[in-house]
Amino acid sequence: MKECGAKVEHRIWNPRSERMSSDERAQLQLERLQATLQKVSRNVKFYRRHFEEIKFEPEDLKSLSDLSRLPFTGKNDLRDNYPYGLFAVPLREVVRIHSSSGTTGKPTVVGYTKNDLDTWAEIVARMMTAAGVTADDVVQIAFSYGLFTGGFGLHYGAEKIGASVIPSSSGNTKKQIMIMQDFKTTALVCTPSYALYLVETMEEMGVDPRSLSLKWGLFGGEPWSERMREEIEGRLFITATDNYGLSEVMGPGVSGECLCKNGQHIAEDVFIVEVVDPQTLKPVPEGEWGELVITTIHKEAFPVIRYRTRDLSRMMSDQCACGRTNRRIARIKGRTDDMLIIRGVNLFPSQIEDLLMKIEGVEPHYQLIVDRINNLDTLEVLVECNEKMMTDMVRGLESLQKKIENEIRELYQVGAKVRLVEPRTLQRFEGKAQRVIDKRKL
Ligand code: DLL
Repeated sequence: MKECGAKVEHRIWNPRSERMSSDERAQLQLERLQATLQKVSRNVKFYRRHFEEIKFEPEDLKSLSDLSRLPFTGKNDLRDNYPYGLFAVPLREVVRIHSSSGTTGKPTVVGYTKNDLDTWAEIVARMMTAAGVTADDVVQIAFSYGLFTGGFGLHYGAEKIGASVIPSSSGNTKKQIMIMQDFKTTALVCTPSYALYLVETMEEMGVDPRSLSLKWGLFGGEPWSERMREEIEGRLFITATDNYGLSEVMGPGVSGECLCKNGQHIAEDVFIVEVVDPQTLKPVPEGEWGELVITTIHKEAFPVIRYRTRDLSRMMSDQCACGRTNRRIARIKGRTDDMLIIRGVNLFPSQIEDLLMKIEGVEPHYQLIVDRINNLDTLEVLVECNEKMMTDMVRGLESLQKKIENEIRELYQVGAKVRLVEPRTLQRFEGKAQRVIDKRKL
């Protein structure tokens, strides 16, 4: 067991569920998986048909490893069954509906029964407790409240803990800061990119983050890097943790870091997480990187079997110093569909972010523009430099630009053109950041 550097008390919301032995957990997962398969094969035509095609009866599932015999479910299956085709209960039992927009086509629709909402609040309460939040905290939720699962999902978990919840929702950045000052917010919940935007706006407004009551930052909804964590923690004077989820399987709460900040504990009594090779779709050896595939085992309205998330991570099964036994996933590296292939080289925006964050003189705001000119892929990296750098001589800027270009080439074998832009000129985001413009698809 690795020592945890955090000098804090590790509170656990539900020790019964978060400290199970691996045998106990496997038994619970098996029972819940069997019940889920029975239910979907009875109530959801899509799954019944899939099971028939491979001559699978729910009773055939004798062990957790049998799950890998079942077909995957993808975003398109959700779209094809829009809006309610995959619901496993009549609409009368559904008390909440959310939806995820995506970039193209019909949105996907997900539903929750009363019990599902309880389960959701429970796993978010666990995740928030792991990230330091208690009943004494004032939690500002700057995720949008609406069809997106971020706002409402995190809200009910925070209330369950007994924290004082401020549903400030997204946008209105100056007002968010005023609320933070006046209401004495101690925990900020939003995307990591919005946290940075908030700090920047504070600086513009002349608000010293040290004068606030902020202690915790719970960030998720988009990929970010370890460097970005350091940046946020250093500028906001808080402890920042990462949490993950997706609407198709529930929303936020699927996994979250504890204060050891070394992987996100999965709510394993509600989800079974597999890691597969995105090409072969076979499970990867324990601990290797691959795509997360998630099966819900404790949901009524909208159970999903083997949902392909497209998110890349790896399983961490060593014992965590916080005392939880739930296995963890590593920080999400990116999505298989975010991966840029530039002249045959695979590159994730998070890799560029990681590199930029280590370079003196630039701000953590960047944009990648990919194009195809004369049949050759090109990558342009727009990076904001900081005020100090901008006032230095032009020669300094040129050498900074070359330095970044060289590092990208050396580290990732990609030729990129770097363009330094003035501070605060790239777009800021109140929700999820859009870092890539791929003109090749236009
Ligand atoms: O983003 C749910 C959520 C809200 C999670 C707030 C955490 C906090 P969707 O809109 O369905 O749901 O988007 C899900 O966002 O498949 C990932 O690609 C990405 N994502 C979410 N959290 C993280 C994270 C919500 N911590 C998609 N790190 C997922 C990296 C994340 N990517």
